[in-house]
Amino acid sequence: MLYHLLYPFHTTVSAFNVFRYITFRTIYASLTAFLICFFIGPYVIRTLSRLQIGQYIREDGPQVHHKKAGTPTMGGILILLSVAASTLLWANLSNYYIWIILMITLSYGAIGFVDDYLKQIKKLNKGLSAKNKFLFQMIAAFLAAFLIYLNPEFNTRITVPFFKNVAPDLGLAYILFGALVISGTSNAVNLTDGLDGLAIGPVTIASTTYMVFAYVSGHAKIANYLQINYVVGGGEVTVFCGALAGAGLGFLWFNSYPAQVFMGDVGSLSLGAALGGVAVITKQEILLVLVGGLFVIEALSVIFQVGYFKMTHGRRIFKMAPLHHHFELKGWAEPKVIIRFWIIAIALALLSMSTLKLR
Ligand code: 57M
Repeated sequence: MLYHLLYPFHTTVSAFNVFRYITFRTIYASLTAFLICFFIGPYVIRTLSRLQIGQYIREDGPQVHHKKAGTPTMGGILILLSVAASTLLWANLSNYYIWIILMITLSYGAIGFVDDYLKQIKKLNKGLSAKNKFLFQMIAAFLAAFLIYLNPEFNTRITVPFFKNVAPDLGLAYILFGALVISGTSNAVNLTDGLDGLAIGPVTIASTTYMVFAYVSGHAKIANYLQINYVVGGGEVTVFCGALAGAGLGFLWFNSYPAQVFMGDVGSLSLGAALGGVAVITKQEILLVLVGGLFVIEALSVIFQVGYFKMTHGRRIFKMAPLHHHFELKGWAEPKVIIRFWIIAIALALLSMSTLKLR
């Protein structure tokens, strides 16, 4: 909004010229989102407590989690508020992708909100049925992928990291591929959100990484130099990534161990979908496996655990899945599991950045 209000006056007030720069607006979108979280966080936490929206802890979880019972959840509302407000304030609102990425994020936030509402307020322990949750996620993901596909400037080739000459064109099938990237990432982040700060840390790291990818893929000269797909208008998504990273740091202020608030499905589903949506728009879809490698590892640990359990009629690979619970049950203190997982996330993010040169 500020871009539209102030940039037109840059001929009169030369300082307003800065609003044309995506880098400038990204930095301030990030700071704005952080400050919104930081200052209204305590109020949101008090409100969630007052409404008794406290986390129910399942019996079958690690014993150490039982002391967490009653921790306010649905803190993802705070994240979504600050991301949306900051993006609307700093992004160029005539940009097609900004509205799509906001739609993806808020639609998944709505799905998560309904699930949390049923679990935490209606005390229906299971929340939305897995079938309905999956159905709503796929509808939202297909709609988003279709809208991205509709953009005549968007090409349906997929980028294969490390191989610049391999770019298969999926054509109409790209809609299914994009929908699976968005919904898959959403569920992977959801599974990861099982320890204090364990999801929001890597989400912030991934958002910062995609800030770079969105900027370079949206810049004709840099994209050409790096021989990556140039996404017309994709650069504006950098501002959204900045807001996401800022909100992530702001939420982490309260979600860090020992957590004062959990994000709930309203946060985990929306943040995962947002990362998936950014990966599709910036045409760095497969790279998300690396950038969000921690989420992939956590999801795979569940898939392998459940598969092996069924195959062997009751035997387990891990003490408990997702992987963070395995290390908890091995005796690692929760903060140690969290920080070590963050270290892995940072290493994977650095590795993913190297693909810009290793092609
Ligand atoms: C999402 N939710 C956390 C919190 C957060 C198929 C199976 C692997 C599914 C999986 C599952 O239920 N996943 C749901 C993970 C939950 O966190 C809430 O959920 C929101 C995210 N969606 O925002 O509101 C618990 O995680 C802890 N937590 C923190 N700090 C945080 O900042 O400590 C969350 C955020 C919270 C709190 O204790 O209650 C969760 O773990 O449910 N199931 C599991 O992950 C279960 N694993 C399991 O059953 N493994 C089996 C099979 C199925 C693979 C096995 O290994 O044999 C574990 N989770 C629970 N109990 N709750 C273990 C059992």
